[in-house]
Amino acid sequence: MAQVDGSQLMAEGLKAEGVDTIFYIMGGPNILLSMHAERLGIRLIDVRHEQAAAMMAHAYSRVTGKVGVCMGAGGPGAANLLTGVANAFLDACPVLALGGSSAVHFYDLGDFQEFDQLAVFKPICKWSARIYEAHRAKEYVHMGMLRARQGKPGPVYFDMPGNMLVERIDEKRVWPSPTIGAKSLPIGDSQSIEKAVDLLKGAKKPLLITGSGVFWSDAGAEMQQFVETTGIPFFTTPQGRGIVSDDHPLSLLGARSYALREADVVLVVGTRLNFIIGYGRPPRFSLDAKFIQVDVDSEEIGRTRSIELGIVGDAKAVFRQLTEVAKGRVSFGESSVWVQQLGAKDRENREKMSPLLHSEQTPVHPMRLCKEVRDFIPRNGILAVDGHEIMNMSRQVIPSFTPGSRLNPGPNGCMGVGLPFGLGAKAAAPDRPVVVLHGDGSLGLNMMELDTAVRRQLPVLVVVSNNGGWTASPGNKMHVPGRDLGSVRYDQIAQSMGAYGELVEGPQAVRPAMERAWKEVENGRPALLNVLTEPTARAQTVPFASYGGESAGTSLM
Ligand SMILES: Cc1ncc(C[n+]2csc(CCOP(=O)(O)OP(=O)(O)O)c2C)c(N)n1
Repeated sequence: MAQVDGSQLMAEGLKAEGVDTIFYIMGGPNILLSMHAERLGIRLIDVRHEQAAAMMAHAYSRVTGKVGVCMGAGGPGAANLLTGVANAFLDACPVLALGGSSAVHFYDLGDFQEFDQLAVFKPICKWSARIYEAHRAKEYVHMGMLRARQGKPGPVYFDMPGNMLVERIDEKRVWPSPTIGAKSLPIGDSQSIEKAVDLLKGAKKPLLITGSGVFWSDAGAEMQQFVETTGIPFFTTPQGRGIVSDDHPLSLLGARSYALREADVVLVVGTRLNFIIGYGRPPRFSLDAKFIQVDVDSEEIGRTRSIELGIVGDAKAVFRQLTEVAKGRVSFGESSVWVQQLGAKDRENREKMSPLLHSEQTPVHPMRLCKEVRDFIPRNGILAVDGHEIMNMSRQVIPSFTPGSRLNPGPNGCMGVGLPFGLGAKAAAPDRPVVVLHGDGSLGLNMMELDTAVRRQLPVLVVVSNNGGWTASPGNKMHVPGRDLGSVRYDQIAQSMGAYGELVEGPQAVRPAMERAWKEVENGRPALLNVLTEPTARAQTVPFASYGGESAGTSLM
């Protein structure tokens, strides 16, 4: 009878679930698994730090809507995945993380790399489990993919003890991957749908707020239909932008704070009311605003503020239901007083920003750099942003036009994601242009991945806002320990790895440098522009963290 080993079964399980890419670093006890995966045609992207592998898998998920897969060797290899996995957890992003581990039969003897890996992944995963026996490997992979992606998504971790990976068993004992013929979406109950439409109809200043749940439920078209049927203006969380194009006439990004404050009926779909939108509380929102909250996870409904109506359901299904019932009953639109007010506020705020976007100062103002990136990046481009000042500024300046086209540090505020996110996105969508806009500090965390980009032909353009340190410099107003980084020649480091690199000084030099770099990218070579930016330029945004707890309504939105 034919014999198979656990590694082969893991690889076959991944293949059966449609996995086409694994981000990883080699090492025991996973080498056999990677050999089987390669033989099955799964692309192996070998990175320089497992943290980046987890981040690449995260971006892969956020671009494709499928579960990204990363893998670390035993002990430190698995532990290095932690930051990326925690980030996926806070971002509610489906990632399958695989960690090799020591053999079960040597537990507690002080085996090579022995520590309780499962325990450290538990609090940062939707589910974490150890696969003890080879014959159940495929079944576990199936369950893991399902759990990561269904309902509120999140990461799943599997601990793979070395003995399981080498265990040879009779093929007959293998429990095959289950399959699912068809599955319906959870819909909202019809009474609640009617009530929601009544509330929206009775509103003077209604608002739709959406988040990544709309992306995971692939409900962009349904959301757009709802918006266009009802004429209700919308905002998305930063991660959810582009699901309906930012240049839609009912998207008035410059009026965001005003709209949130003024809205009297707020329909929230597929996003947690967390700090990103000020918990839905004052001062970001009015205490009296009536909230209708739609979420696939019933625990999210009414968790942080009083709500008028909760609907447990899938975003795609519920948008369809709402549109059907609202047709002819709810009609705001561009000519309504409310949307006109928002339009005026949007124009006013854009005009205020304009001088910085056109600033001719040297070093380049980061707002000007954002404008140059905005004007350069094609409509189908994917933008990964990382840093503090540069990320906040880019949020205000650079729009997103398509779903899965904007990647940023997310609710975990995790510096270091930029380059790995860009590479994960490029691996997921090789035909789409990818631009990474990076702070110099955050670039340093995973810059070795530029080598991965060169070796694995993942041509992205990295634009560094090099303000010589972490966040803006306070100038001579005060001393912030640890802020300054000096002037590292990131362009020369890039060159040494085989990428294209250029130092860029002055606003007029940015565009021509981007064009030169892009030619290289089009020829398959990653490129990095080291743009010297104004050290003291600070982003003007609502503060998003309140360590003293004195304000309940801080927000990134
Ligand atoms: C992994 C990690 N380490 C530290 C921080 C704290 N932190 C938040 S923003 C920031 C500075 C980012 O600086 P940089 O990437 O240079 O971008 P800039 O703000 O200067 O544009 C730091 C260190 C964090 N959020 N994540």
